[in-house]
Amino acid sequence: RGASGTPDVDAIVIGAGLAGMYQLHLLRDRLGLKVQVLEQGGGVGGTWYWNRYPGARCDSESHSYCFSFSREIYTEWEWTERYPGQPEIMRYMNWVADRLDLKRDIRFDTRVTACTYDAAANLWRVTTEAGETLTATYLVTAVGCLSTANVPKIPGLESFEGRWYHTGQWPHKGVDFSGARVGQIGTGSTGIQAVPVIAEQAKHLTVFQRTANYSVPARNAPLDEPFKAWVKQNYEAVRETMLSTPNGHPFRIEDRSCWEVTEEERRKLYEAAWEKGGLQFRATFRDLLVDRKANDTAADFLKAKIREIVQDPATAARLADIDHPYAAKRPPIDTNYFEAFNRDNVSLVDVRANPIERITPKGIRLRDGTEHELDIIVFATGFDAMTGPLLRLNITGRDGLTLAEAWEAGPRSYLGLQVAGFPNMFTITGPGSPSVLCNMPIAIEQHAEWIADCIGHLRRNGIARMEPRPEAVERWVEHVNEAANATLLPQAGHSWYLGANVPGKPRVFMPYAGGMARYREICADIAARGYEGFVLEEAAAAA
Ligand code: NA7
Repeated sequence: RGASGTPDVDAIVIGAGLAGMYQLHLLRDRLGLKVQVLEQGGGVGGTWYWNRYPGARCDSESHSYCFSFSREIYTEWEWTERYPGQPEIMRYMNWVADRLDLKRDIRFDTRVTACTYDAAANLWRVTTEAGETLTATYLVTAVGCLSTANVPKIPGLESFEGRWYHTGQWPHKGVDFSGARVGQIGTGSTGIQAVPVIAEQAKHLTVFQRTANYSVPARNAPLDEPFKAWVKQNYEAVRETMLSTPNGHPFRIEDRSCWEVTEEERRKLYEAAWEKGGLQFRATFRDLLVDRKANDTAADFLKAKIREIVQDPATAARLADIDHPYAAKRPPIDTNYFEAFNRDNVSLVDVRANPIERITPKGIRLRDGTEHELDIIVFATGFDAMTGPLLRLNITGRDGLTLAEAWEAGPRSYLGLQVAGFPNMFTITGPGSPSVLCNMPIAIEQHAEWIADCIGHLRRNGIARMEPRPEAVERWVEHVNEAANATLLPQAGHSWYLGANVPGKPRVFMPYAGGMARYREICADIAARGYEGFVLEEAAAAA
């Protein structure tokens, strides 16, 4: 085959979550391309297909956790609660997939095991677990940022006589906790959602906490009719807010410094934000994520709340023993998390001072020899974030360069969209893009649209190959670092933003912290200037 070798399809998209679904719609229905989506799950939904743990719910408000590219699609769907639960999100995803007739081009239960660029034929060969190979001109990864479960390698797990589960690979038939002694490892966003729900059912729940965490009440509730009507009537305004804020949420960060108000006013503002609930808490002042002293005022308020809610002073002290700045790790929101520690059947074990040493046939043993007997262990231990799902695809680019080699010292990309040495490969919400620091559907829509526009440009202009210039990657990586260092985010040394939760993973601040609105402008500007920073090779040259 020469450069004109005919691929099976124009584009292969890996993943059928929101990203893969929208990319399929744009490439197929707007550009008229032949697209094949490959999805390892048995249905659409991506992260929500797998994360069926008790209490699984989105922390973005429902009227913002959906597609907003189309007024019709946005207003036809009606959410029932302030934050959508996992089953409702799955209903929504299936509804959109049917509404846009997407499923006929998605192959389910199909895990990709390798993607290899063939330079001579200028195409990608994608191999599946079943041993099949498909070829395409463009490869788009839509594999999500938090989709590779991180089960810590604690010695003895294989000897455990009870059952164990990771929250991100939850059995579809559910888990019955009744009468069981349950141990949960992990107190991130997931663990904080799961604790109160598991506590309702389990005989006893022991929470193993390594790093204490802030949390703000979600204040979830059914949506009332006036709000539902308001959302529909204000589609344009809601979308405009999401597109113009740094984090893609439907609320604005207040344009006031925490030092502009008196201490009393500040307390009242925090109190009001606490009552309102949710991620909006961090929008109370503009300087919370850039000024450590400003952040301390929020942190102190939230720690005082923990001590107020939790009755046992020793437990309260362990829960409030938090070092990192508020929201420097992804801030959880909860429904009765701290309250759960007031139940007789819930206890907290601090595994920072006294770490888990091994898992025994009967339960979990700590360094000091204490053994907690358990029937079920729940790993709410997070994900090999951002790079994990991409590296697992075993991608090999030009000249035999693997993605694992290219990213040995941490991910390097241009705009989080393309990697040097991997022509015609696009990474939706890849490392180096705002992705996880943004309300995800907003980040996804921007990437999928940019990629579709770009592929349209390549085809109209007879461009066979596109990849970033190494200098452009260099500059972007520097800019990503600068943007992170201008905030308090890198100060949470143990956050998954830095890859610190996975032993041996290079510590690089992965998402772009310069804000979604600014990022959108940068991407648009680069496209407008003829895809500045990319090498565009015409068909004749590529042949
Ligand atoms: P996170 O936020 O990475 O939280 C994982 C939790 O598990 C965190 O408390 C970890 O403590 C803990 N953990 C991980 N490994 C261990 C070991 N070996 N021993 C004890 N404790 C451990 O994952 P989530 O699933 O909660 O949330 C991920 C994102 O999904 C979330 O931010 C939202 O964006 C949606 P650590 O802090 O590392 O000390």
